[in-house]
Amino acid sequence: YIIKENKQAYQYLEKQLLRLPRNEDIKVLVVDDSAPTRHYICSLLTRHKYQTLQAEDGKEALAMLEAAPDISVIITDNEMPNMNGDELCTEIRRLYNNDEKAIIGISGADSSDLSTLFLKNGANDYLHKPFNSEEFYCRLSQNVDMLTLIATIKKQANTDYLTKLPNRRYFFEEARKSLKKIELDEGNGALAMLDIDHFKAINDTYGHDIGDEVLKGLSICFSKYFKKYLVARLGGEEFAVYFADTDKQEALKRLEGFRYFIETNSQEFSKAKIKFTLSIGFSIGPVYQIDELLKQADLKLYDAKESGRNRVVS
Ligand code: GH3
Ligand code: MG
Ligand code: MG
Ligand code: MG
Ligand code: MG
Repeated sequence: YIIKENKQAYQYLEKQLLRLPRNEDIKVLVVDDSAPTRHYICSLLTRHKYQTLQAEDGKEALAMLEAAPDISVIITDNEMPNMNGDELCTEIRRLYNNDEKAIIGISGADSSDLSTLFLKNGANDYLHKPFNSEEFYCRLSQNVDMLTLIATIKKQANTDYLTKLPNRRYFFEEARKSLKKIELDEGNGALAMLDIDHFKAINDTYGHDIGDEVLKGLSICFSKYFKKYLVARLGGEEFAVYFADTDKQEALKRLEGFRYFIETNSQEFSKAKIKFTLSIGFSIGPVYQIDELLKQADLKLYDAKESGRNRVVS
């Protein structure tokens, strides 16, 4: 039963990583003081199934961007009351990177400097009104493709290829940020390192592919069990959980629970019904350097191995 459920969960994770967004998933904000122009642009967008939002000036546009952080493209007119399109670009770029939002400037004014002004202030592209709808779609989809490509690369850079868990890089970055926050409140960050016992013997006995299957099965259960927490595959058969400002007994109870779950259910992770166990080392602050916390957890893990494996040592 666990094998079947894990297989489905794993396939889902794999798909998520490769998934290309459809136009239905893309939110485009159209900013123009002329209602007919807004409606025309929105009708072009809707025809290709993009989601649309409208704002009649820069101020309203900024409020909408704050309220809907998943808006990824902004199409803006230049001449508008209070704030012009190029000023809106500057403001958007002060708040959002160009790897998360694309801006396309639009204007009917007969000034050849306008495209330069837009681009200099952070727009990615420019369209002169009246424009051909083919050109509109081409420029829009090229910008969307670029954002998608960046998001995919970012996701892959943070994900472990085999298990689809967050990787070491992501884990360290996020834990470091969290520890910085916790330090201000004099809280306690905690970290556990988990290592499969005698994993080499599994590889030697059943082969590397079955070893991989065990790692994948364990990873799915691990991320489900510690859903509320930051988890990662650090490398090989080593995993980690980071607890932001937790109670020591609470964290140890969860870890002991997981250790026991693996001891009693690990045979369900592979077709070969392999039983295995985990050794776990735990460390808790007040330490605000992730490397130091990891070093202490690693020493405890070593103690767990030395004292007979299949246990949590704190
Ligand atoms: P201990 O109880 O002391 O931890 O013993 P162990 O055998 O688990 O530890 P050891 O460090 O000696 O061996 C870890 C093994 O993990 C060796 C390596 O081949 C295997 N391994 C590392 N990464 C992978 C992987 O991605 N897939 C597979 N199948 N094996 C891996
Ligand atoms: Mg205008
Ligand atoms: Mg091991
Ligand atoms: Mg070892
Ligand atoms: Mg190891």
